Amino acid sequence: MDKLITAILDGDSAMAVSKARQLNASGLSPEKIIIEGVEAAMSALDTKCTLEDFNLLEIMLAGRAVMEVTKLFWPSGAVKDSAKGTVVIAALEGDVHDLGKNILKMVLTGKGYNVVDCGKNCPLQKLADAAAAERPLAVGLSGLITTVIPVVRQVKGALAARGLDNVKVFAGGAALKQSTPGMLNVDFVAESAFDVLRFLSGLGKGIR
Ligand code: B12
Repeated sequence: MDKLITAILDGDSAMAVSKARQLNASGLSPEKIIIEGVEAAMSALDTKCTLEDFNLLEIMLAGRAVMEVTKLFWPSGAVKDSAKGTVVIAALEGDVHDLGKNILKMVLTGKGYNVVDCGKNCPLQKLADAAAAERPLAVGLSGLITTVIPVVRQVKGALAARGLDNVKVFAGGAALKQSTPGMLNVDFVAESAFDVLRFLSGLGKGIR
């Protein structure tokens, strides 16, 4: 796992993919590799994201390695228009972090959900419009920066204003997973992209 973390921190995508493949072949699950490898590596970049020591190139190269490792386990386009229902996801306005959201998208798609991704820095109205059009099983919010919390708290109200009171809202990502559902005004707070699968499977087929 240390070698995978080093490869990600070096921004060496090919090495990171090779190490992840080896770990998987030796019996480690993709979930363990993402949480103990990918997330741990990116946490080590903490100080590279401060005003004093900002290093965009280093972070971007590491981010690219992260996405390559994720694609190894969940190749994109694996499932389309799936039977399990639709989930609308976003990182809301004020938050440009999207690596975790993209992993969530791949995991949900790989598990048979149809994912509508509203992207990063997504205005509340855009998210609510997408939910109104899709009438999803649930809406998932990824938050890495604490300043986005007030926007997260408004999501249920924006959905209710469109008659979508019964669409469940779940949240995750480093800045949100430390809060309770009550603090964020959501239905569920997930520890990881994997932990939400149980919550979703309990929701049935949505409100369509
Ligand atoms: C990479 C990074 C960036 C990149 C983002 C690139 C990208 N495309 O995402 C760039 C360089 C752009 C960036 C910019 C900034 N960043 Co930054 N960044 C990070 C860093 C180093 C890693 C984040 C990451 O990608 N982690 C890896 C992913 C895979 O983990 P994850 O997102 O947690 O996702 C996992 C789970 O949480 C879960 N998950 C994620 N979302 C969701 C959602 C749901 C619904 C579910 C179920 C699960 C789930 O799934 C994943 C797999 O399990 C963190 C440090 C840290 N400790 O997190 C700082 C950090 C988040 N950034 C920070 C800051 C301050 C900034 C800037 C303001 C810096 C600046 N001075 O300009 C800017 C702008 C931010 C803005 N307005 O959004 C702070 C936030 C502090 C705070 N408490 O609010 C952090 C914590 C660094 C720090 N210690 O100061 N950043």
